[in-house]
Amino acid sequence: PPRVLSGIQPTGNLHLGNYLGAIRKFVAMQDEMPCLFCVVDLHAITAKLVQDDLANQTRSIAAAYLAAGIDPERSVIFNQSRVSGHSELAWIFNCVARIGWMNRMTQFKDKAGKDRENASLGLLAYPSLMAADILVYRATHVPVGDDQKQHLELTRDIAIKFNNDFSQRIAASGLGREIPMGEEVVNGYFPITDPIIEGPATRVMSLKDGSKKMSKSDPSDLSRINLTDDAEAIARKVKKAKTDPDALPSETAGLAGRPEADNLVGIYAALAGTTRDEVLRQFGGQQFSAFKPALVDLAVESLGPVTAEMRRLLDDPGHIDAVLKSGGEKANAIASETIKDVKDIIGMLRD
Ligand code: AQP
Repeated sequence: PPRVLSGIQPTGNLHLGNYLGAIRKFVAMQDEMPCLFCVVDLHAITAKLVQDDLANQTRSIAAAYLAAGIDPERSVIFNQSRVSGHSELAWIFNCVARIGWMNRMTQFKDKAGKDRENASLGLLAYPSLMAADILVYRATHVPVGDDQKQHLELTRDIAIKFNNDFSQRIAASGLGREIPMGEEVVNGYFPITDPIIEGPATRVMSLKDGSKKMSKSDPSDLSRINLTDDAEAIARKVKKAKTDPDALPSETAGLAGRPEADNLVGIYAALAGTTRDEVLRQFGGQQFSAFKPALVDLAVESLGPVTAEMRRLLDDPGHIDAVLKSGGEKANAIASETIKDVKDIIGMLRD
């Protein structure tokens, strides 16, 4: 059956890219199918082991989920480390995946930098844990930003290899099911997950440099709009955002070769729930001096209520903690069934 899983790392302030590329899509997916959304605290320690206040960072992502409109009655909200199935399945996937697959991951190359020998083993194995996050719930759909595409392809490769390598045992155990794979349907255990990467803001770029994605780790705070920014900060950052001297084009094709303009139009379209074409029908021919204030108003109007609700929720962490605890129990009920099945398929003795 269809099911959504996605997550965000508790590694710093959430920004507009996380909001438009991920959180807003999570909210929309709730109307389509059952959803689980986690705060991936085990992922957070891969790049930097000792995190500042991991507990409160975790609460703050959960607060963003709730404030944006994820309903804990309908969707399961929890933090990853609470459900041991993620780590257990990740270990098994470490033995399914090949080192060469991990070495090819661009995120690993970026985050490890030049001194790769000194990166944590966890950073290299990050995509294997991510595959486990998804497949421990046999999730079929994963809404993410464009930067996660390669990791999702690897999740598919792990599922395919597991299904192939254990095909006879899966058939013999009776745990197999029909798995749609492209045009074909095969007998297997893990589904082949579909990434959901669509809309005008799958890759929100830095406000200072249209060739870099907006990111939590950019040293310049002016490069991003944080979910905690107030109206004044949003106005200042948009005003300072890099642009070019030309007016806005009247068609999307006119944005080619103008990455900063393309980015701001994409952000406007995503916030307004429309397309770049529609935005350009409205603003084509106008200067950025006219477009930027409209973008500020829209951003403040969309983000303001989310920020205010996040603050309110974080004033009383008791509610957030209760949501995460109850979500963890619900998630664990699903994950532990998968772990039992996987142990049976592999042939491990268990209670
Ligand atoms: N710029 C972005 N545009 C669209 N989507 C984005 N996402 C991240 N940046 C953008 C999406 O947000 C979700 C959470 O990602 P994560 O917790 O893995 O964080 P990240 O990708 O590590 O976020 P940052 O800000 O890019 O952190 P650093 O600076 O550490 O690299 C994912 O769905 C991601 O696609």
